[in-house]
Amino acid sequence: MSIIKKIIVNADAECRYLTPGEMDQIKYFVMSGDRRLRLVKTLTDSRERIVKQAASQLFQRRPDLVAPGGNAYGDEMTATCLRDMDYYLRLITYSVAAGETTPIEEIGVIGVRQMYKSLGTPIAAVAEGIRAMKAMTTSLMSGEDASEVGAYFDYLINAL
Ligand SMILES: CCC1=C(C)/C(=C/C2=NC(=C\c3[nH]c(/C=C4\NC(=O)[C@H](C)[C@H]4CC)c(C)c3CCC(=O)O)/C(CCC(=O)O)=C2C)NC1=O
Repeated sequence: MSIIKKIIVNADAECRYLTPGEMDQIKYFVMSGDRRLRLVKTLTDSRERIVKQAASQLFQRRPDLVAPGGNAYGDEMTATCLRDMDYYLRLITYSVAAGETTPIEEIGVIGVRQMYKSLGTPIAAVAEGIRAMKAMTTSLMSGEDASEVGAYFDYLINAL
């Protein structure tokens, strides 16, 4: 849910007009829109490079994943692993656009432990792949941008 919708739901629950504080929150959200969308564009434009390079780092650190018996062994499984990393990068762009962690949480976190467990996918290694994407992504950005985007990666890594 967007911050604006949340504010409206809260105000309406009390049948009241928006407070000055709520109006400030909405103003800040709207004012930060250009910046958030610029970050979304950077991530979107670099998605292939981010996913590929992060995956190759992951497999260098964890060669067992792509060795016989590993969960990402074989071209098809490796491609599915990269697809999952791309899914997570996409969810991060949704969260950057929305200015909140809800998209990552609702689409990519709830129920995911169980799912990966049933697939035999080591979730710690998924988190490691996301950490590698964070390093790649933040290296493309300057200080404030890197810390804003980095915070969504951190949220995801901690939630997995
Ligand atoms: C957007 C929300 C969303 C997520 C997160 C998602 C994940 C997801 N990953 C899957 C499989 C998979 N996921 C991986 C991923 C990996 N294996 C490893 O060793 C690495 C640690 C890791 C890559 C970093 C692999 C290899 C499979 C295939 C497993 C199999 O078919 O046995 C599957 C099973 C069905 C399928 O193959 O598509 C799902 C649902 N699907 C979604 O809709």
